[in-house]
Parts: sequence; C-alpha cells; structure tokens
Amino acid sequence: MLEQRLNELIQEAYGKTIEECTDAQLYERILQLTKERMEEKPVIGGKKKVYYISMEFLIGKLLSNNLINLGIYEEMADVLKKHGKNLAAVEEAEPEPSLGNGGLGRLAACFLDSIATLGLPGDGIGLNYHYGLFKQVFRDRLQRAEKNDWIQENSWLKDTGLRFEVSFGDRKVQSVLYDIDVIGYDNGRNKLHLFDVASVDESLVKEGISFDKTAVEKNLTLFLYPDDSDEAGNLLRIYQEYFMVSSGAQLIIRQLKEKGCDLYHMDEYAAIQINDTHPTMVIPELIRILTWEEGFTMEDAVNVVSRTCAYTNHTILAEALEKWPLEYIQRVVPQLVPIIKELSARVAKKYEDPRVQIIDGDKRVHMAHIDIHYGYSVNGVAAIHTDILKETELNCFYRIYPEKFNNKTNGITFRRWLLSCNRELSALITDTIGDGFKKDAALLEKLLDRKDDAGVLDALQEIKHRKKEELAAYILEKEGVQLDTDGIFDIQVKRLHEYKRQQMNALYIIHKYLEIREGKKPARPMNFIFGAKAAPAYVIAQDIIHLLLVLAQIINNDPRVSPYMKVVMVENYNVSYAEKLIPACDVSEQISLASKEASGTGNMKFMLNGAVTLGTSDGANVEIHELVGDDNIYIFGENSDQVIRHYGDRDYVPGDYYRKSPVIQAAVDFIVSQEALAVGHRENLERLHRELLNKDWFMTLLDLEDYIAVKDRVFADYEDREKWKRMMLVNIAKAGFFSSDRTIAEYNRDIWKL
Ligand code: 26Q
Repeated sequence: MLEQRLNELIQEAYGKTIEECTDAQLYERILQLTKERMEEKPVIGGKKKVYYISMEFLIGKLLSNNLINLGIYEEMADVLKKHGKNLAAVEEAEPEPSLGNGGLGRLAACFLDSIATLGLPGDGIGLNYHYGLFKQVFRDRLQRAEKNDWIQENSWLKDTGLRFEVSFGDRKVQSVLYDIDVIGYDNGRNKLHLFDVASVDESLVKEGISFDKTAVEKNLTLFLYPDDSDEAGNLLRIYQEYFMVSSGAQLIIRQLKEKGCDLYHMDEYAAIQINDTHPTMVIPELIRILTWEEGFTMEDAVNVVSRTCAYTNHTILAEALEKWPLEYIQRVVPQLVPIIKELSARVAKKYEDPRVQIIDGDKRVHMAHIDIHYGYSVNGVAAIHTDILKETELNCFYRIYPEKFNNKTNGITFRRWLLSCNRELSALITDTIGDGFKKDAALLEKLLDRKDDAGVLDALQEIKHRKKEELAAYILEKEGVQLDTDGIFDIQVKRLHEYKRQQMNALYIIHKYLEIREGKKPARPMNFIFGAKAAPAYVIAQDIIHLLLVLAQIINNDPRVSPYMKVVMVENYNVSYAEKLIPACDVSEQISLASKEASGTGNMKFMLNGAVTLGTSDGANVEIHELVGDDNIYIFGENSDQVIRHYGDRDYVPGDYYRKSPVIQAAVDFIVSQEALAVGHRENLERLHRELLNKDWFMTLLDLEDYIAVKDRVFADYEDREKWKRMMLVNIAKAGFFSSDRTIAEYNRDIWKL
C-alpha cells in the first residue's frame, strides 16, 4: 500500500520512478504521503483541552518523527532501500524550522509530542516566523547571523482558511492561521496553531538579519528574537507578543463557543498554559474580550480567567524577567492599559509590599507578577529551581499563594531523542528488555538486571563507537576537522551564555594544551566539541565564541599537540545537529553556575544516549545525580546555597582566584598571549580577559580548580573500560524519569485535569 501510494504520487508529480528521483523530490512526495496518513488519524477529543501558548516551538525536522509515530518508519525505509534509496539521505533534504531559541522552545515541542502520545486533547499556539532564529556562520572566527529560509512551497504547514483581525494602537492587521498536525506515538492527532501576517514582506530583509523596523504589518513575523535570557526591550517584541495573544484568544473563544461552552464556565473547557512570561498578555486580553464583548463584569471576567490560566517559569536570572514600560504597552496596545491598571490596582489594594506590585514605581509592568496573581498555578521546571523560586526569587509571592506553587521537572520525548536519533541503541534495548519502554519509559530500569552481562555491555560500547564514527565523518565533511574516534568525545552544546560557562571549559582546554606541550601526554586522544549560538547583541558571548574558534585553530594545527587533542566548534548548532552529536557523546558537559540553569534538557538527552554527566549541582543535574548515584556521575563545584550566599555577600573576587593559583593564571593569560593574538582579534580577546579578571559575574574562576581535578578523573576513569560501560548502562536505565510523557502526566494530574 505504502509503496503503491508513493509510486502514484511520484508518477503524478514528476512522471518518474523512485529510482529516478533526487532525494529532494523523494522528500516532497513522502511529505505529502505522510500528511495524508496523518489526516486519517482521529483528532483527539474531550470536554476540556489544554492550550500550550508559547512564542517558541523548536520542532526540528518532522519527517522521521511523524513516520515513527505513525508506525511506518521501517516500512518506508524498506521501500526506499528496495529502490536503492536511503531514508536518512531523504531526511537531509528537509529544511529545519528554527522556531525557537533553545531549551524553552524545544521543551514546548517535546510537550506537544507527549500530549498527543498520552491521548490528551492539547494544542500549541504560536507564531510562524518566516526566518525563525538566525543561521550562524563563522567568518574570520566570529559569528555572523544570516536568515534561515525554511519555508518551502511544500511544508508541514496547512492553511486553515481562518483569519482574525488584530488591533494595535496605530493599525490593524489580519492574522492568518496555519496548522501543523501533531501525531501521538500510536495515537491520535492534535494541532500546532501558528499565526502569521498576510502582509509580511520578506524583501524587507537586507544585510544578514537586519530589516526595516518601521512597517509593522510587513515585518511582524519575519524573525524570532534571538535573545535567550538577555535583556531585549523592544517595541516590536511587544507587537509580536500581542499579535500572538490576540489571535490565540480569538481562536480559543471560537473553539469554546463551537463546543457550546458557556464562557462563565470557560475553566471547565480550557486550560491555558503560559510558557514563560512571553504570552502573559493573554490574561488581560481575555479579560478585555469578556468585559467589552461578552458583557461580563470585571469581577466575573477576572475570576474565570484566573481559573483558566497557569504559568511556567523558566529562569531565575533577574535580567531575563520581562518588565515592559507601561508607556510601550500604551503605544502598542492602548486597549490593554486600562485592564492592566485595574489588575494592578486590585493588587495594590490588597498588598502593600512593593515587590509584588504589577506596575512598579518606575511605571514598568512586571509580566510575571500578572501571571502569579491572576493565574491558578505557578511551576518551576526542576526540583531545585522550584525550591529557589519558593525560597528566594518569588518568596514574597509564595507567602501569599503557597497553594499555587508546584514543580514539574522537565522531560524530553524519547521518540525523537532515542527511537529516531539512535535506532541502533533503541534496537539493542528492544532485544534486551522488549519494547514496552517505548510506551512506558520507566521500564528502562529493567536494563539494570543486565549490569554484568558482557554481551549487552559490549554491544552498548559498539553502538557508541559506531555513532562516533558517523559523527566524525559528518564533522569532517561540514567543519573540515578530523576527529579521532578512539578518543573521548567530550561535548558541550547549548546556547552561549556566561552562566552556562563555556568559557570555563575553554580554560580547561587551554590548561591541557599547555600540559601536553610540556610533555604530559594524555592516555588517549581527547575531542572537545562545542555548538552554540549567541544573541547577536551579547558582546561577551561573541567573544567566547571567538576564543573557542581561536583555540581550535591553534590546537588543531599544532603538530606537537593535535595527535592528542582536537577542538571543534560546529557551525549553526541546531536540533538536527543535536540529533547527530548526542548519540556520539561520552562526556556530557553540564557545568552552569549552580542555581542559574533552571533545569537543562540536553543533560537528559545525553544521559538517555549513554553519556556520563560532568556537571554542577544545578537544575535537573541534581535529579540525575539522585537517580544514578555518586558512582555514575561526576559532580563538582560549589552548590546553589553557596553561590547564592556569594551574591548576597558580594564576596566573589575573581582576582583572588587568579592570584592564588598559577594554573588558573596561566590558562587565563593565554587568552591574551602572543600566540592567541596572532590568530585572534585583540579587541575581543582583551575584552574577555578583562571581563574574567575584573567582573566575572557568573563566577568562572570559582569552580575552575575543582573542574580541572574532576575532569581529569573522568578521563582517567574512562580507561577502566568495564567500569565505563556499566556507567553507560546505568545512565540509560535511569533515564526513564526524564520522559516528557511523565512530565505531561504530572501537568495533567496537578494542573490541567483534562
Ligand atoms: C525575552 C524577552 C525578549 C526577547 C526574548 C526573550 C527570551 C526568549 C527566550 C527570554 C528567554 C528565552 C529562553 C529561555 C530558555 O530557553 N530557558 C530554558 O528553558 C529550559 C526549559 O525549561 C530550561 O531547561 C533551561 O534551564 C532554561 O534556561
């Protein structure tokens, strides 16, 4: 059937046989066939639906996942093979939608997969950015941003024909609704609703990612803001947020009315999960619609909306919390100002504490405060993160509303991050414990019974080696660097941010480089792999990328050292690259300054693929540690209490660490050595050097000595191959907890109650 339909589609479109098609042509027809199969799946129904509203859905390529969830991946692969084609090669032809920055957007995508897989009614609401997040290219060892042109004539998007009007203070625009079907694993169908503007003009984009900021109706959905946890006050961002929220609110109300819902009982039909503060305006917008258009009293509108909306916090970085000047909101959406003022006045009447006000003394609107006062649930994304919210960052709110606070430790979809990206490992697990784990991830623990089974352990190691060879071949082709696959693969991939401390990893690399030059050779070659995009306006992050590229240049071309170590910073790290990197990893670098990484989700993906974590007691690392025990993870550095105390006492002085350790001194000073300056730019390297010595807000030097000691121990332990194989197995076996199916089951049990 499948083969016959594919032949038909190809015949119709090109008048060719499968053999005669290019991979790109095959991709287009398989896309069409897959969409047809998806449409045959029933839409998941039920009285109450969750709307997961988010400025980002980092969905990645969809073909492979959809085939897996439809249960036809193997069949498709066999059909192609029969005709001398290869499904993996066809997948390469799919453009990657980059509708997210990083963790928060990827989490939203994993959640949609799990919601459908659990058979729960739940749709995503977001924006259809024409160019998404920028594409990263390296020129002269610096990052340059270019547009990512991902939308092709044939794509997963389906025009629904639905249109809404969105009113801003100075203009009206029409929103166009596209849907992408979301298929559960062996289950029914939900939708990702992506709004776009009919009048967007792609020709506005000139050099790189710069464009004319004035004509809002022409630029509204051109780009995703490339800021991950940095300050980015910008009017256009408010336009985007309100555009999404207004369109989304209209869609939700329309669907509720179709179901015959009396809006006074909206909360019995809908839960709206607000993904960080970016969609917060949905709260005043719903209240505005109910009072102005549906005849509600303010009291009734506030009450029902507050029983419908729930908020997820993803950060404790103060600089990342959205605070918009009221005047900006006045300019963009004046109709929300009276509502926001009323919401603020109600809070002010009840609570004196200035820390819990919605509009502060400088007339700035604290978006998170709207969510907390006027939502029914506030959750953090890992146990330690939620504890910090309750005890410090949001303590004054926790005292008012203890019952609203709850934790939902993040998770990842195993369909993408195991079944799809590591079919070999998935097959081995199936052979070993059966395939029950595909629907019930906790069953992975059965692997523990095979902890001493040499057959299983050797097979694990063999798969890891095979994945390293595949990655090495890909990196050679893309980056022109030859890695040694008998060496260790040490990987740090994530957004570039000082709190994530890529610079600390760089200092370790410098330290090793200097040691090897002095004749201290490692037991086996070490491959240090990085991938990271930096927000274009984040100067120090750009400097850190520059340092990594300078180090790669120096080290890979130094014949005294390069046989023992390689450094590679891959260009344009994205979801597709992650799917190649993660299965090949031995050591997973999760080295954020304790208390700063809310959860992390890459850490879970690496663990599931048999990497061992080298990390701080931060985010979900804490829970990984509890699950695998001291013997199967490497934890170093000061803990979150100690770090929070340093901030309180303002007693961290980087110069103190620099002066008391010759090792730290040598590593830091290498950044501005003659050798480094010969390859790199003085301005970038000197600025980074100054920053590390004089400010170092995220305390790189605090943990550097411990990091070096523990990382050396990791590499020494790797030589005990038996021990390492067992660590791999334990990590995989214990990863079941981090299935997003578990996370979503908890959201549903405690918050949505679908
Ligand atoms: C804010 C204002 C203006 C423009 C952009 C932004 C903005 C955009 C994206 C602020 C933050 C983000 C992204 C945050 C993010 O990805 N946070 C990560 O969320 C993950 C999922 O919960 C966690 O695992 C990570 O620890 C957290 O850093």
